[in-house]
Amino acid sequence: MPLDPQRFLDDLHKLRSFGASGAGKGVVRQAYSDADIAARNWLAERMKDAGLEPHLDPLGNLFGLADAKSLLLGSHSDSQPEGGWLDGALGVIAGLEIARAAKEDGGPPISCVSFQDEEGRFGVLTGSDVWSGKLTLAEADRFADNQGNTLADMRGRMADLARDFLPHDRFTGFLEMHIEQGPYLEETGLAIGVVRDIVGIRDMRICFEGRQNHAGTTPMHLRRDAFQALTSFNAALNSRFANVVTPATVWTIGHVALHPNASSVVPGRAVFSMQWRDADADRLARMEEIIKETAQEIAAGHGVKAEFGPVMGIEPAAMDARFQAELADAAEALAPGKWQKMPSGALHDAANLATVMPAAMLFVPSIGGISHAFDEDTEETDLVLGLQVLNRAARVLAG
Ligand code: HGY
Ligand code: MN
Ligand code: MN
Repeated sequence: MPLDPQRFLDDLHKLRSFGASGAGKGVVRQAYSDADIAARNWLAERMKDAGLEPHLDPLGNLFGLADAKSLLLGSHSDSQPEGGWLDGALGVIAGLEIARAAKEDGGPPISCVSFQDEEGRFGVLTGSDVWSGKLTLAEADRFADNQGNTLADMRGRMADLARDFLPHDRFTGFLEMHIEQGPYLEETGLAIGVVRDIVGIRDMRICFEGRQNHAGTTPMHLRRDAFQALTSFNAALNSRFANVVTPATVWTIGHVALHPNASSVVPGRAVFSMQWRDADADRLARMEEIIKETAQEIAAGHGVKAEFGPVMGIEPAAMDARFQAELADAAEALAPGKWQKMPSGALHDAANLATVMPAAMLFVPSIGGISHAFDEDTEETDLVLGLQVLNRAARVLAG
């Protein structure tokens, strides 16, 4: 059977049913959760039905293998703690449909994949970090999530099905389709983005350790309040970054844990995430210096101690020129004048894959530019057009 857009949409909706949550089309399917494992088991069955050999590696990356050395298509099927139905899932199901159609109509061999923990419950892009060789499994095993669970324990939940890591040279290259997760395609009325490069990222945990005390009896001038230190740090950082960043640089404190987190207690400890992204590795390094200097200074001023966790990161990554050209040709053929080349401000497994094989990405629009939220969505006509463009390029690159 040739490419079947309805089968693709049906599978995409079915995948959403694992961890479906929220009023819109949201999902809660964090890496190694029950919903994630159930979704991977279902995907493995769909791969088998398609004549692809399911292969789960020790980290939990799930491949659907064609018989021969092949092009690889895919993305990730884990979600953020509150995620949308398309982030990652779109690329996984597009890969499945294209690999399945190629198998059915005698096309070139194409394999598909769902990487594990792309959303960084434990690391940054943990599954492809380990598979691409950026991190060892032993290093990744020591990572802990915000609740203190280690990756070693969580991946143990899938261990009885896991096999070895696949060699990279089983694949000739990697294509990933994804929602844009930003506003630009919608704003410009375009249907397809061909990604030129993916920004780099740095991510670390910072802890301000102060003195837990009574919120009624401790005079303000004697407090060593970890939350006050955190808010001062945030304000100081925003102003100190001003001369270093560009309009495209972003930074986020997205997770904060106060201890003991009670209204009548001066917080003794604030542990928080500090993440920053930019296309220039030197700027990322300069921002790290500013973050550490500012945190030390502010901590001293508040009588608290600053401690830094390891800095995790991904380098900025250019997409392969030949793969970009094939995606651009396919976009021009199927959506003439309705596509553009563009950078990616979000991270993707393709950034890691680009270090071990030719890799490229295709974007479709996000309604309202919303993602990492339950109400993330894309018009089904845009999803199907993206599938068709990806398929056209994949057939050329795999042939
Ligand atoms: O955070 C990211 O950019 C990706 O969604 N993991
Ligand atoms: Mn994603
Ligand atoms: Mn995401």
